[in-house]
Amino acid sequence: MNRTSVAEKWVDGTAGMTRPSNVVWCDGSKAEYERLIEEMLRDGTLLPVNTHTYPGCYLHRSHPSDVARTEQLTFICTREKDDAGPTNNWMAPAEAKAKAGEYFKGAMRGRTMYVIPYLMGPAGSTMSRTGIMVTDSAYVVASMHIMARVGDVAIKAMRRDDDFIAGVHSLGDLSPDRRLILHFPEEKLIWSVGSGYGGNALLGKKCHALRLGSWQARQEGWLAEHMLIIGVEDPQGEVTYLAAAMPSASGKTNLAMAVSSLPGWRVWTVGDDIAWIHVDATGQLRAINPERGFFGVAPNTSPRTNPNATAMVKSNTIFTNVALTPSGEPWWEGLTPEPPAGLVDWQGQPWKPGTPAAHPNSRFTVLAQQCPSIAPNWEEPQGVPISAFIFGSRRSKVIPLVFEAFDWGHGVFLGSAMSTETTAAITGQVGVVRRDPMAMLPFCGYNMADYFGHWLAIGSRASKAPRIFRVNWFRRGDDGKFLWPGYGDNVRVLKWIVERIRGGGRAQETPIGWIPAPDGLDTDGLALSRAQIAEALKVDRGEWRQALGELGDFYGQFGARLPQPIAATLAETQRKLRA
Ligand code: GTP
Ligand code: SPV
Ligand code: MN
Repeated sequence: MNRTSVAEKWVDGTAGMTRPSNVVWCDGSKAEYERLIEEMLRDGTLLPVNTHTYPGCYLHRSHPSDVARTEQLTFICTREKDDAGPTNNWMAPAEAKAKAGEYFKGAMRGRTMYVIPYLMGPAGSTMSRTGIMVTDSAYVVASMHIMARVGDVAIKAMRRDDDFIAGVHSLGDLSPDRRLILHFPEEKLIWSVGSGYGGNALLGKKCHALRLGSWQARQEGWLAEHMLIIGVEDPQGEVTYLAAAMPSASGKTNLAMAVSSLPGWRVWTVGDDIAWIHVDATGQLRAINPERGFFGVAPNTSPRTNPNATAMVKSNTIFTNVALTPSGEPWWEGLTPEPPAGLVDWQGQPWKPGTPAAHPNSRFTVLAQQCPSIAPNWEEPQGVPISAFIFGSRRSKVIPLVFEAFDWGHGVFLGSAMSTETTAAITGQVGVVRRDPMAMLPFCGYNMADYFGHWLAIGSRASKAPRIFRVNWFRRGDDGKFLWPGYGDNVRVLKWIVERIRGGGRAQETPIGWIPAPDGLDTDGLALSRAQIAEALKVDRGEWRQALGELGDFYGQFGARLPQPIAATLAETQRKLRA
Protein backbone atom coordinates (compact mmCIF):
# COMPACT_ATOMS: atom_id res chain seq x y z
CA MET A 1 0.00 0.00 0.00
CA ASN A 2 1.32 3.40 -0.92
CA ARG A 3 0.98 5.26 2.38
CA THR A 4 1.71 8.92 2.23
CA SER A 5 4.43 10.31 4.41
CA VAL A 6 2.02 12.82 5.90
CA ALA A 7 -0.20 9.95 7.03
CA GLU A 8 2.73 7.90 8.38
CA LYS A 9 3.96 10.85 10.38
CA TRP A 10 0.55 11.57 11.84
CA VAL A 11 0.05 7.90 12.78
CA ASP A 12 3.47 7.86 14.50
CA GLY A 13 2.59 10.96 16.46
CA THR A 14 -0.73 9.47 17.52
CA ALA A 15 0.96 6.26 18.65
CA GLY A 16 3.36 8.40 20.66
CA MET A 17 0.41 9.85 22.54
CA THR A 18 -1.66 6.66 22.97
CA ARG A 19 1.20 4.10 23.32
CA PRO A 20 -0.34 1.00 21.67
CA SER A 21 1.59 -2.30 21.88
CA ASN A 22 1.40 -2.61 18.09
CA VAL A 23 0.12 -0.76 15.03
CA VAL A 24 -1.81 -2.51 12.24
CA TRP A 25 -2.69 -0.86 8.93
CA CYS A 26 -6.06 -2.19 7.73
CA ASP A 27 -6.57 -3.35 4.15
CA GLY A 28 -10.35 -3.78 4.25
CA SER A 29 -10.16 -7.38 3.02
CA LYS A 30 -12.59 -10.15 3.82
CA ALA A 31 -9.75 -12.08 5.47
CA GLU A 32 -9.09 -9.12 7.74
CA TYR A 33 -12.79 -8.90 8.68
CA GLU A 34 -12.83 -12.61 9.49
CA ARG A 35 -9.69 -12.31 11.64
CA LEU A 36 -11.31 -9.47 13.58
CA ILE A 37 -14.49 -11.51 14.12
CA GLU A 38 -12.45 -14.50 15.36
CA GLU A 39 -10.54 -12.29 17.74
CA MET A 40 -13.73 -10.68 19.09
CA LEU A 41 -15.41 -14.07 19.56
CA ARG A 42 -12.36 -15.16 21.55
CA ASP A 43 -12.30 -12.15 23.85
CA GLY A 44 -16.08 -11.87 24.25
CA THR A 45 -16.54 -8.57 22.37
CA LEU A 46 -18.83 -10.53 20.06
CA LEU A 47 -21.19 -13.34 20.97
CA PRO A 48 -22.33 -15.95 18.47
CA VAL A 49 -25.97 -16.08 17.47
CA ASN A 50 -27.86 -18.98 15.84
CA THR A 51 -25.76 -19.67 12.75
CA HIS A 52 -28.46 -21.80 11.08
CA THR A 53 -31.08 -19.06 10.97
CA TYR A 54 -28.66 -16.07 11.11
CA PRO A 55 -25.49 -17.09 9.23
CA GLY A 56 -22.59 -14.68 9.60
CA CYS A 57 -24.38 -12.71 12.33
CA TYR A 58 -23.01 -11.73 15.74
CA LEU A 59 -24.12 -9.88 18.84
CA HIS A 60 -22.19 -7.12 20.56
CA ARG A 61 -23.21 -5.94 24.03
CA SER A 62 -21.89 -2.49 24.72
CA HIS A 63 -21.10 -0.96 28.07
CA PRO A 64 -24.53 -0.06 29.54
CA SER A 65 -23.55 3.63 29.76
CA ASP A 66 -22.43 3.66 26.12
CA VAL A 67 -25.55 3.01 24.07
CA ALA A 68 -26.26 6.24 22.15
CA ARG A 69 -24.71 9.49 20.96
CA THR A 70 -23.78 11.83 23.80
CA GLU A 71 -24.41 15.31 22.45
CA GLN A 72 -23.44 17.08 25.68
CA LEU A 73 -19.92 15.64 25.21
CA THR A 74 -19.69 16.57 21.52
CA PHE A 75 -17.86 19.79 20.62
CA ILE A 76 -16.95 21.91 17.63
CA CYS A 77 -13.50 23.36 18.34
CA THR A 78 -13.06 26.35 16.05
CA ARG A 79 -10.73 29.24 16.81
CA GLU A 80 -13.71 31.62 16.92
CA LYS A 81 -16.65 30.58 19.10
CA ASP A 82 -19.06 32.31 16.76
CA ASP A 83 -18.02 30.02 13.90
CA ALA A 84 -19.46 27.07 15.82
CA GLY A 85 -22.57 29.14 16.51
CA PRO A 86 -25.07 29.16 19.37
CA THR A 87 -26.47 25.66 18.69
CA ASN A 88 -23.16 23.79 19.02
CA ASN A 89 -21.10 23.03 22.09
CA TRP A 90 -17.82 24.86 21.64
CA MET A 91 -14.39 24.49 23.17
CA ALA A 92 -11.21 26.37 22.26
CA PRO A 93 -8.89 24.04 20.29
CA ALA A 94 -6.00 24.24 22.78
CA GLU A 95 -8.24 23.58 25.76
CA ALA A 96 -9.96 20.68 23.97
CA LYS A 97 -6.64 19.07 23.13
CA ALA A 98 -5.30 19.52 26.64
CA LYS A 99 -8.40 17.95 28.13
CA ALA A 100 -8.77 15.03 25.73
CA GLY A 101 -4.98 14.63 25.60
CA GLU A 102 -5.13 13.55 29.24
CA TYR A 103 -7.65 10.84 28.38
CA PHE A 104 -5.71 9.71 25.29
CA LYS A 105 -2.34 9.60 27.06
CA GLY A 106 -1.29 5.95 27.13
CA ALA A 107 -4.91 4.92 26.50
CA MET A 108 -3.90 2.18 24.03
CA ARG A 109 -1.31 0.51 26.29
CA GLY A 110 -1.57 -3.26 25.82
CA ARG A 111 -3.94 -2.74 22.86
CA THR A 112 -3.54 -2.79 19.10
CA MET A 113 -3.90 0.49 17.25
CA TYR A 114 -5.66 -0.14 13.95
CA VAL A 115 -5.11 2.41 11.18
CA ILE A 116 -8.11 2.58 8.85
CA PRO A 117 -7.82 4.43 5.54
CA TYR A 118 -11.40 4.90 4.37
CA LEU A 119 -13.30 6.35 1.46
CA MET A 120 -16.69 8.00 1.90
CA GLY A 121 -18.64 7.70 -1.34
CA PRO A 122 -18.36 5.47 -4.40
CA ALA A 123 -14.94 4.78 -5.88
CA GLY A 124 -14.27 7.06 -8.83
CA SER A 125 -16.65 9.82 -7.76
CA THR A 126 -15.40 13.40 -7.60
CA MET A 127 -17.90 13.85 -4.75
CA SER A 128 -16.24 11.17 -2.58
CA ARG A 129 -13.81 12.11 0.21
CA THR A 130 -11.12 10.28 2.16
CA GLY A 131 -10.18 9.85 5.78
CA ILE A 132 -7.76 7.95 7.98
CA MET A 133 -8.84 7.00 11.45
CA VAL A 134 -7.03 5.10 14.16
CA THR A 135 -8.83 3.09 16.83
CA ASP A 136 -8.14 0.54 19.55
CA SER A 137 -11.54 -1.13 19.09
CA ALA A 138 -11.85 -4.20 16.86
CA TYR A 139 -15.65 -3.64 16.89
CA VAL A 140 -15.09 -0.21 15.37
CA VAL A 141 -12.78 -1.65 12.69
CA ALA A 142 -15.30 -4.35 11.74
CA SER A 143 -18.10 -1.77 11.70
CA MET A 144 -16.01 0.57 9.52
CA HIS A 145 -15.51 -2.32 7.09
CA ILE A 146 -19.28 -2.40 6.69
CA MET A 147 -20.03 1.33 6.81
CA ALA A 148 -17.19 2.69 4.64
CA ARG A 149 -14.88 1.57 1.84
CA VAL A 150 -11.65 0.62 3.64
CA GLY A 151 -8.06 0.09 2.47
CA ASP A 152 -6.33 0.62 -0.85
CA VAL A 153 -9.47 2.03 -2.48
CA ALA A 154 -9.18 4.96 -0.05
CA ILE A 155 -5.43 5.49 -0.43
CA LYS A 156 -5.84 5.52 -4.21
CA ALA A 157 -8.59 8.12 -3.98
CA MET A 158 -6.40 10.60 -2.09
CA ARG A 159 -5.57 13.48 -4.36
CA ARG A 160 -2.66 14.81 -2.32
CA ASP A 161 -0.45 13.53 0.51
CA ASP A 162 -2.57 15.32 3.06
CA ASP A 163 -5.95 14.68 1.41
CA PHE A 164 -7.63 13.05 4.38
CA ILE A 165 -9.65 13.85 7.46
CA ALA A 166 -7.63 12.54 10.40
CA GLY A 167 -9.52 10.78 13.18
CA VAL A 168 -8.22 9.53 16.51
CA HIS A 169 -10.46 7.15 18.43
CA SER A 170 -9.90 5.26 21.65
CA LEU A 171 -12.34 3.45 23.88
CA GLY A 172 -10.37 4.93 26.77
CA ASP A 173 -11.99 3.56 29.91
CA LEU A 174 -15.54 3.98 28.51
CA SER A 175 -16.38 6.29 31.37
CA PRO A 176 -18.82 9.08 30.43
CA ASP A 177 -16.75 11.34 32.73
CA ARG A 178 -13.75 10.82 30.48
CA ARG A 179 -15.54 10.92 27.14
CA LEU A 180 -15.23 13.66 24.51
CA ILE A 181 -16.09 13.82 20.81
CA LEU A 182 -14.13 16.75 19.40
CA HIS A 183 -14.10 18.29 15.94
CA PHE A 184 -11.38 20.61 14.65
CA PRO A 185 -12.68 21.60 11.22
CA GLU A 186 -9.85 24.09 10.62
CA GLU A 187 -7.36 21.20 11.03
CA LYS A 188 -9.45 18.48 9.31
CA LEU A 189 -9.17 16.58 12.60
CA ILE A 190 -11.46 14.50 14.85
CA TRP A 191 -10.65 13.29 18.37
CA SER A 192 -13.06 10.86 20.02
CA VAL A 193 -12.38 9.16 23.33
CA GLY A 194 -14.38 7.16 25.85
CA SER A 195 -17.14 5.68 23.69
CA GLY A 196 -17.47 2.75 21.28
CA TYR A 197 -20.99 3.69 20.13
CA GLY A 198 -21.72 4.18 16.40
CA GLY A 199 -22.07 7.91 15.91
CA ASN A 200 -19.40 8.62 18.55
CA ALA A 201 -16.86 6.09 17.31
CA LEU A 202 -17.35 5.25 13.61
CA LEU A 203 -15.67 8.51 12.70
CA GLY A 204 -16.50 8.35 8.99
CA LYS A 205 -20.20 8.71 9.75
CA LYS A 206 -21.48 11.68 11.76
CA CYS A 207 -18.10 13.21 12.66
CA HIS A 208 -16.62 13.20 9.15
CA ALA A 209 -19.52 12.88 6.69
CA LEU A 210 -21.67 15.44 8.51
CA ARG A 211 -19.82 17.71 10.95
CA LEU A 212 -16.56 18.15 9.06
CA GLY A 213 -18.33 17.35 5.81
CA SER A 214 -20.78 20.23 6.25
CA TRP A 215 -17.87 22.58 6.98
CA GLN A 216 -16.07 21.52 3.79
CA ALA A 217 -19.33 21.54 1.85
CA ARG A 218 -19.88 25.19 2.69
CA GLN A 219 -16.35 26.12 1.67
CA GLU A 220 -16.57 24.13 -1.57
CA GLY A 221 -20.19 24.88 -2.48
CA TRP A 222 -22.05 21.62 -1.84
CA LEU A 223 -24.33 20.12 0.83
CA ALA A 224 -23.61 17.41 3.44
CA GLU A 225 -26.97 16.39 4.87
CA HIS A 226 -28.59 13.98 7.36
CA MET A 227 -30.73 12.55 4.58
CA LEU A 228 -31.86 9.32 3.03
CA ILE A 229 -31.86 9.07 -0.77
CA ILE A 230 -34.51 7.10 -2.69
CA GLY A 231 -35.73 6.49 -6.20
CA VAL A 232 -39.53 6.36 -6.39
CA GLU A 233 -40.68 4.27 -9.35
CA ASP A 234 -44.18 4.84 -10.74
CA PRO A 235 -46.31 2.18 -12.47
CA GLN A 236 -44.89 3.26 -15.85
CA GLY A 237 -41.35 2.54 -14.62
CA GLU A 238 -40.24 6.17 -14.36
CA VAL A 239 -37.99 6.84 -11.35
CA THR A 240 -37.96 10.16 -9.42
CA TYR A 241 -35.14 10.67 -6.91
CA LEU A 242 -35.82 12.33 -3.57
CA ALA A 243 -33.70 13.09 -0.51
CA ALA A 244 -35.27 13.34 2.93
CA ALA A 245 -33.93 14.74 6.19
CA MET A 246 -35.38 13.35 9.40
CA PRO A 247 -33.90 13.47 12.92
CA SER A 248 -32.27 10.44 14.52
CA ALA A 249 -34.61 7.46 14.92
CA SER A 250 -37.39 9.27 13.05
CA GLY A 251 -37.94 7.18 9.95
CA LYS A 252 -35.09 7.53 7.41
CA THR A 253 -34.13 3.86 7.21
CA ASN A 254 -37.79 2.87 7.07
CA LEU A 255 -38.71 5.29 4.28
CA ALA A 256 -35.52 4.42 2.40
CA MET A 257 -36.63 0.77 2.23
CA ALA A 258 -40.41 1.17 2.18
CA VAL A 259 -42.44 -1.54 0.48
CA SER A 260 -45.28 0.29 -1.22
CA SER A 261 -48.87 -0.42 -0.28
CA LEU A 262 -49.85 1.09 -3.66
CA PRO A 263 -49.79 -1.36 -6.57
CA GLY A 264 -47.21 -0.50 -9.22
CA TRP A 265 -45.23 1.90 -7.02
CA ARG A 266 -41.81 0.97 -5.75
CA VAL A 267 -39.07 2.54 -3.62
CA TRP A 268 -35.38 2.01 -4.49
CA THR A 269 -32.83 2.56 -1.74
CA VAL A 270 -29.79 4.72 -2.50
CA GLY A 271 -28.93 5.72 1.09
CA ASP A 272 -30.55 5.73 4.54
CA ASP A 273 -28.73 8.33 6.64
CA ILE A 274 -26.36 10.71 4.86
CA ALA A 275 -26.41 12.46 1.49
CA TRP A 276 -23.66 14.50 -0.17
CA ILE A 277 -25.21 16.74 -2.78
CA HIS A 278 -23.49 18.75 -5.50
CA VAL A 279 -24.75 21.12 -8.17
CA ASP A 280 -23.50 19.71 -11.48
CA ALA A 281 -22.34 21.66 -14.55
CA THR A 282 -25.92 21.91 -15.84
CA GLY A 283 -27.27 23.20 -12.54
CA GLN A 284 -28.85 19.85 -11.58
CA LEU A 285 -28.49 18.76 -7.94
CA ARG A 286 -26.97 15.27 -7.71
CA ALA A 287 -26.58 13.14 -4.59
CA ILE A 288 -24.34 10.30 -3.49
CA ASN A 289 -24.58 8.13 -0.40
CA PRO A 290 -21.14 8.41 1.24
CA GLU A 291 -21.71 5.20 3.20
CA ARG A 292 -21.39 1.52 2.28
CA GLY A 293 -23.78 0.01 4.82
CA PHE A 294 -26.59 0.72 7.24
CA PHE A 295 -26.37 1.28 10.99
CA GLY A 296 -30.08 0.97 11.63
CA VAL A 297 -32.48 1.05 14.57
CA ALA A 298 -33.62 -2.49 15.46
CA PRO A 299 -36.78 -1.89 17.55
CA ASN A 300 -39.98 -2.00 15.52
CA THR A 301 -38.19 -3.47 12.50
CA SER A 302 -40.52 -6.28 11.47
CA PRO A 303 -41.94 -8.09 8.45
CA ARG A 304 -44.93 -5.74 8.68
CA THR A 305 -43.13 -2.41 9.12
CA ASN A 306 -39.91 -2.98 7.16
CA PRO A 307 -39.81 -6.34 5.33
CA ASN A 308 -36.70 -5.34 3.37
CA ALA A 309 -34.67 -4.60 6.48
CA THR A 310 -35.99 -7.70 8.21
CA ALA A 311 -34.75 -9.84 5.30
CA MET A 312 -31.49 -7.89 5.02
CA VAL A 313 -30.39 -8.55 8.60
CA LYS A 314 -30.88 -12.33 8.38
CA SER A 315 -27.20 -12.79 7.45
CA ASN A 316 -23.78 -11.12 7.78
CA THR A 317 -25.02 -8.59 10.32
CA ILE A 318 -23.54 -7.28 13.55
CA PHE A 319 -26.28 -6.66 16.10
CA THR A 320 -25.64 -4.35 19.03
CA ASN A 321 -27.64 -4.49 22.27
CA VAL A 322 -30.53 -6.62 21.03
CA ALA A 323 -32.08 -9.45 23.08
CA LEU A 324 -31.59 -13.16 22.40
CA THR A 325 -34.19 -15.93 22.26
CA PRO A 326 -33.48 -19.32 23.88
CA SER A 327 -32.45 -20.64 20.45
CA GLY A 328 -29.92 -17.82 20.12
CA GLU A 329 -31.81 -15.66 17.65
CA PRO A 330 -31.75 -11.87 17.88
CA TRP A 331 -34.99 -10.29 19.11
CA TRP A 332 -36.21 -6.76 19.73
CA GLU A 333 -39.48 -5.09 20.61
CA GLY A 334 -41.86 -5.14 17.67
CA LEU A 335 -40.10 -7.95 15.75
CA THR A 336 -42.94 -10.28 16.72
CA PRO A 337 -46.25 -9.21 18.26
CA GLU A 338 -45.47 -11.10 21.48
CA PRO A 339 -42.06 -11.55 23.11
CA PRO A 340 -40.93 -15.18 22.97
CA ALA A 341 -40.53 -16.99 26.30
CA GLY A 342 -37.10 -17.23 27.86
CA LEU A 343 -35.54 -14.07 26.43
CA VAL A 344 -32.13 -12.87 27.53
CA ASP A 345 -32.08 -9.07 27.58
CA TRP A 346 -29.53 -6.71 25.98
CA GLN A 347 -27.37 -6.82 29.08
CA GLY A 348 -27.31 -10.63 29.15
CA GLN A 349 -29.79 -11.04 32.01
CA PRO A 350 -33.01 -13.08 32.00
CA TRP A 351 -35.59 -10.62 30.65
CA LYS A 352 -38.05 -9.15 33.15
CA PRO A 353 -41.39 -8.11 31.59
CA GLY A 354 -41.86 -4.36 31.93
CA THR A 355 -38.21 -3.64 31.13
CA PRO A 356 -36.73 -3.29 27.62
CA ALA A 357 -35.56 -6.64 26.22
CA ALA A 358 -33.55 -4.96 23.46
CA HIS A 359 -32.16 -1.51 24.22
CA PRO A 360 -34.48 1.11 22.62
CA ASN A 361 -31.47 2.25 20.56
CA SER A 362 -30.25 -1.26 19.70
CA ARG A 363 -28.91 -1.41 16.16
CA PHE A 364 -27.93 -3.60 13.21
CA THR A 365 -24.85 -3.02 11.04
CA VAL A 366 -25.04 -4.50 7.56
CA LEU A 367 -23.75 -3.94 4.02
CA ALA A 368 -26.08 -1.93 1.76
CA GLN A 369 -25.73 -4.55 -0.97
CA GLN A 370 -27.75 -6.95 1.22
CA CYS A 371 -30.83 -4.73 1.01
CA PRO A 372 -33.45 -6.25 -1.33
CA SER A 373 -34.49 -2.75 -2.48
CA ILE A 374 -30.97 -1.40 -3.10
CA ALA A 375 -31.03 0.71 -6.26
CA PRO A 376 -29.04 -0.82 -9.13
CA ASN A 377 -27.31 2.55 -9.62
CA TRP A 378 -26.65 3.33 -5.93
CA GLU A 379 -22.87 3.42 -6.38
CA GLU A 380 -22.75 5.35 -9.64
CA PRO A 381 -20.01 7.98 -9.32
CA GLN A 382 -22.13 10.80 -10.75
CA GLY A 383 -24.85 10.25 -8.13
CA VAL A 384 -28.60 10.48 -8.73
CA PRO A 385 -30.50 13.63 -9.81
CA ILE A 386 -32.57 15.04 -6.95
CA SER A 387 -36.04 16.34 -7.84
CA ALA A 388 -37.21 17.20 -4.33
CA PHE A 389 -36.16 17.47 -0.72
CA ILE A 390 -38.33 16.33 2.16
CA PHE A 391 -38.01 17.56 5.74
CA GLY A 392 -39.70 15.24 8.22
CA SER A 393 -39.84 15.17 11.97
CA ARG A 394 -41.55 13.48 14.88
CA ARG A 395 -44.33 15.72 16.17
CA SER A 396 -47.45 14.39 17.91
CA LYS A 397 -49.19 17.75 17.34
CA VAL A 398 -49.34 20.76 15.01
CA ILE A 399 -47.44 19.52 11.92
CA PRO A 400 -49.62 18.09 9.11
CA LEU A 401 -48.85 14.77 7.42
CA VAL A 402 -47.49 16.55 4.33
CA PHE A 403 -47.34 19.99 2.74
CA GLU A 404 -45.32 21.68 0.04
CA ALA A 405 -43.28 24.85 0.22
CA PHE A 406 -44.20 27.76 -2.09
CA ASP A 407 -40.65 27.97 -3.44
CA TRP A 408 -37.02 27.22 -2.55
CA GLY A 409 -36.65 30.08 -0.07
CA HIS A 410 -39.87 29.11 1.69
CA GLY A 411 -38.69 25.49 1.78
CA VAL A 412 -35.40 26.48 3.38
CA PHE A 413 -37.47 28.41 5.94
CA LEU A 414 -39.60 25.29 6.61
CA GLY A 415 -36.44 23.20 7.10
CA SER A 416 -34.96 25.81 9.44
CA ALA A 417 -38.24 25.85 11.38
CA MET A 418 -38.22 22.12 12.09
CA SER A 419 -38.61 20.81 15.61
CA THR A 420 -38.91 17.22 16.80
CA GLU A 421 -39.48 14.99 19.81
CA THR A 422 -36.24 13.44 21.07
CA THR A 423 -35.58 9.69 20.74
CA ALA A 424 -33.38 7.01 22.28
CA ALA A 425 -30.69 7.67 19.64
CA ILE A 426 -29.31 10.34 21.96
CA THR A 427 -28.54 10.05 25.65
CA GLY A 428 -31.10 12.02 27.65
CA GLN A 429 -34.83 12.39 28.00
CA VAL A 430 -37.00 10.88 25.25
CA GLY A 431 -40.05 12.68 23.82
CA VAL A 432 -39.02 16.28 24.56
CA VAL A 433 -39.76 18.76 21.76
CA ARG A 434 -36.63 20.54 20.61
CA ARG A 435 -35.61 22.55 17.59
CA ASP A 436 -33.82 20.52 14.92
CA PRO A 437 -33.39 22.53 11.70
CA MET A 438 -33.04 20.23 8.68
CA ALA A 439 -32.45 17.37 11.20
CA MET A 440 -28.92 18.83 11.44
CA LEU A 441 -28.91 20.37 14.93
CA PRO A 442 -26.44 17.77 16.27
CA PHE A 443 -24.49 17.48 13.01
CA CYS A 444 -23.93 20.93 11.52
CA GLY A 445 -20.21 21.64 11.99
CA TYR A 446 -20.58 25.43 11.86
CA ASN A 447 -22.87 28.34 12.68
CA MET A 448 -26.40 27.33 11.70
CA ALA A 449 -27.25 30.85 10.55
CA ASP A 450 -24.50 30.51 7.94
CA TYR A 451 -25.87 27.06 7.12
CA PHE A 452 -29.30 28.54 6.32
CA GLY A 453 -27.56 31.09 4.14
CA HIS A 454 -25.64 28.33 2.38
CA TRP A 455 -28.90 26.50 1.63
CA LEU A 456 -30.36 29.68 0.14
CA ALA A 457 -27.25 30.12 -2.01
CA ILE A 458 -27.38 26.54 -3.34
CA GLY A 459 -30.92 27.17 -4.56
CA SER A 460 -29.85 30.15 -6.60
CA ARG A 461 -27.13 28.05 -8.28
CA ALA A 462 -29.59 25.33 -9.33
CA SER A 463 -30.98 25.61 -12.84
CA LYS A 464 -34.21 24.15 -11.53
CA ALA A 465 -34.34 24.18 -7.75
CA PRO A 466 -35.78 20.95 -6.30
CA ARG A 467 -39.24 21.22 -4.75
CA ILE A 468 -39.31 21.14 -0.95
CA PHE A 469 -41.85 19.24 1.16
CA ARG A 470 -42.49 18.88 4.89
CA VAL A 471 -43.81 15.59 6.33
CA ASN A 472 -44.80 14.20 9.75
CA TRP A 473 -45.74 10.51 10.11
CA PHE A 474 -46.07 10.89 13.87
CA ARG A 475 -49.08 13.16 14.46
CA ARG A 476 -51.48 11.72 17.04
CA GLY A 477 -55.21 12.06 17.56
CA ASP A 478 -56.99 12.89 20.80
CA ASP A 479 -56.95 9.18 21.64
CA GLY A 480 -53.13 9.31 21.60
CA LYS A 481 -52.90 7.02 18.57
CA PHE A 482 -50.98 7.79 15.37
CA LEU A 483 -53.31 9.41 12.83
CA TRP A 484 -51.42 7.92 9.89
CA PRO A 485 -50.52 4.22 9.43
CA GLY A 486 -46.99 5.05 8.23
CA TYR A 487 -44.38 2.68 6.78
CA GLY A 488 -45.51 1.22 3.41
CA ASP A 489 -48.42 3.66 3.36
CA ASN A 490 -45.97 6.57 3.35
CA VAL A 491 -45.57 5.78 -0.36
CA ARG A 492 -49.03 7.36 -0.77
CA VAL A 493 -47.43 10.61 0.34
CA LEU A 494 -44.48 10.02 -1.99
CA LYS A 495 -46.94 9.53 -4.85
CA TRP A 496 -48.50 12.95 -4.18
CA ILE A 497 -45.01 14.46 -4.02
CA VAL A 498 -44.07 12.91 -7.38
CA GLU A 499 -47.34 14.16 -8.88
CA ARG A 500 -46.63 17.68 -7.59
CA ILE A 501 -43.14 17.60 -9.10
CA ARG A 502 -44.65 16.66 -12.45
CA GLY A 503 -47.24 19.42 -12.30
CA GLY A 504 -50.25 17.37 -11.18
CA GLY A 505 -51.26 16.51 -7.64
CA ARG A 506 -54.28 18.38 -6.33
CA ALA A 507 -53.45 20.85 -3.57
CA GLN A 508 -54.92 23.74 -1.64
CA GLU A 509 -53.10 26.80 -0.44
CA THR A 510 -52.74 27.53 3.28
CA PRO A 511 -50.58 30.10 5.13
CA ILE A 512 -47.87 27.45 5.68
CA GLY A 513 -47.81 25.95 2.19
CA TRP A 514 -49.69 23.65 -0.20
CA ILE A 515 -51.68 20.88 1.53
CA PRO A 516 -53.16 17.93 -0.43
CA ALA A 517 -56.72 18.69 -1.53
CA PRO A 518 -59.38 16.43 0.05
CA ASP A 519 -59.03 14.00 -2.87
CA GLY A 520 -55.34 14.74 -3.44
CA LEU A 521 -53.85 11.80 -1.56
CA ASP A 522 -54.37 8.30 -2.90
CA THR A 523 -56.09 6.63 0.07
CA ASP A 524 -57.52 3.69 -1.89
CA GLY A 525 -57.79 0.63 0.31
CA LEU A 526 -56.85 2.51 3.48
CA ALA A 527 -59.09 1.94 6.49
CA LEU A 528 -59.21 5.68 7.22
CA SER A 529 -62.30 7.89 7.10
CA ARG A 530 -62.28 11.26 5.30
CA ALA A 531 -62.46 12.90 8.71
CA GLN A 532 -59.37 11.07 9.92
CA ILE A 533 -57.42 12.11 6.82
CA ALA A 534 -58.57 15.69 7.28
CA GLU A 535 -57.36 15.51 10.90
CA ALA A 536 -53.91 14.31 9.74
CA LEU A 537 -53.73 17.20 7.25
CA LYS A 538 -55.25 19.92 9.44
CA VAL A 539 -53.56 23.33 9.77
CA ASP A 540 -54.57 24.87 13.09
CA ARG A 541 -53.87 28.58 12.88
CA GLY A 542 -53.77 29.06 16.66
CA GLU A 543 -51.24 26.27 17.15
CA TRP A 544 -49.14 27.64 14.30
CA ARG A 545 -49.15 31.19 15.63
CA GLN A 546 -47.77 29.91 18.94
CA ALA A 547 -45.21 27.62 17.26
CA LEU A 548 -43.90 30.46 15.11
CA GLY A 549 -43.56 32.69 18.16
CA GLU A 550 -41.20 30.10 19.66
CA LEU A 551 -39.36 29.92 16.34
CA GLY A 552 -38.73 33.66 16.54
CA ASP A 553 -37.02 33.14 19.90
CA PHE A 554 -34.82 30.42 18.37
CA TYR A 555 -33.82 32.66 15.45
CA GLY A 556 -33.09 35.46 17.90
CA GLN A 557 -29.96 33.78 19.22
CA PHE A 558 -28.29 34.09 15.79
CA GLY A 559 -28.54 37.88 15.90
CA ALA A 560 -27.50 39.68 12.72
CA ARG A 561 -26.00 36.47 11.32
CA LEU A 562 -29.50 35.10 10.49
CA PRO A 563 -30.10 35.54 6.73
CA GLN A 564 -32.63 38.27 6.09
CA PRO A 565 -34.86 36.12 3.81
CA ILE A 566 -35.40 33.62 6.65
CA ALA A 567 -36.57 36.34 9.02
CA ALA A 568 -38.70 37.85 6.25
CA THR A 569 -40.42 34.52 5.52
CA LEU A 570 -41.21 34.08 9.20
CA ALA A 571 -42.77 37.55 9.33
CA GLU A 572 -44.72 36.91 6.12
CA THR A 573 -46.06 33.57 7.44
CA GLN A 574 -47.08 35.20 10.71
CA ARG A 575 -48.87 37.91 8.75
CA LYS A 576 -50.79 35.30 6.72
CA LEU A 577 -51.75 33.42 9.88
CA ARG A 578 -53.16 36.58 11.44
CA ALA A 579 -55.14 37.54 8.32
P1 GTP B 1 -31.19 7.05 12.65
O1 GTP B 1 -30.50 5.83 12.14
O2 GTP B 1 -31.07 7.21 14.11
O3 GTP B 1 -30.78 8.30 11.93
O4 GTP B 1 -32.78 6.82 12.46
P2 GTP B 1 -33.78 6.83 11.21
O5 GTP B 1 -34.21 8.21 10.89
O6 GTP B 1 -33.22 6.02 10.10
O7 GTP B 1 -35.08 6.09 11.82
P3 GTP B 1 -35.71 4.66 11.53
O8 GTP B 1 -36.23 4.54 10.13
O9 GTP B 1 -34.75 3.62 11.97
O10 GTP B 1 -36.97 4.69 12.48
C1 GTP B 1 -36.85 4.90 13.88
C2 GTP B 1 -38.07 4.39 14.58
O11 GTP B 1 -39.24 5.03 14.07
C3 GTP B 1 -38.26 2.88 14.37
O12 GTP B 1 -38.64 2.29 15.59
C4 GTP B 1 -39.36 2.83 13.35
O13 GTP B 1 -40.10 1.65 13.44
C5 GTP B 1 -40.19 4.08 13.63
N1 GTP B 1 -40.85 4.55 12.38
C6 GTP B 1 -40.25 4.71 11.17
N2 GTP B 1 -41.16 5.09 10.23
C7 GTP B 1 -42.36 5.18 10.87
C8 GTP B 1 -43.67 5.53 10.44
O14 GTP B 1 -43.94 5.82 9.28
N3 GTP B 1 -44.64 5.54 11.40
C9 GTP B 1 -44.38 5.21 12.69
N4 GTP B 1 -45.38 5.23 13.57
N5 GTP B 1 -43.15 4.86 13.13
C10 GTP B 1 -42.14 4.84 12.23
C1 SPV C 1 -28.28 8.94 14.41
O1 SPV C 1 -28.25 9.04 15.65
O2 SPV C 1 -28.73 9.85 13.67
C2 SPV C 1 -27.78 7.72 13.77
C3 SPV C 1 -27.07 6.75 14.58
O3 SPV C 1 -27.89 7.58 12.55
S1 SPV C 1 -25.42 7.28 14.81
O4 SPV C 1 -24.65 6.83 13.66
O5 SPV C 1 -24.94 6.66 16.00
O6 SPV C 1 -25.37 8.71 14.88
MN1 MN D 1 -28.91 9.26 11.60
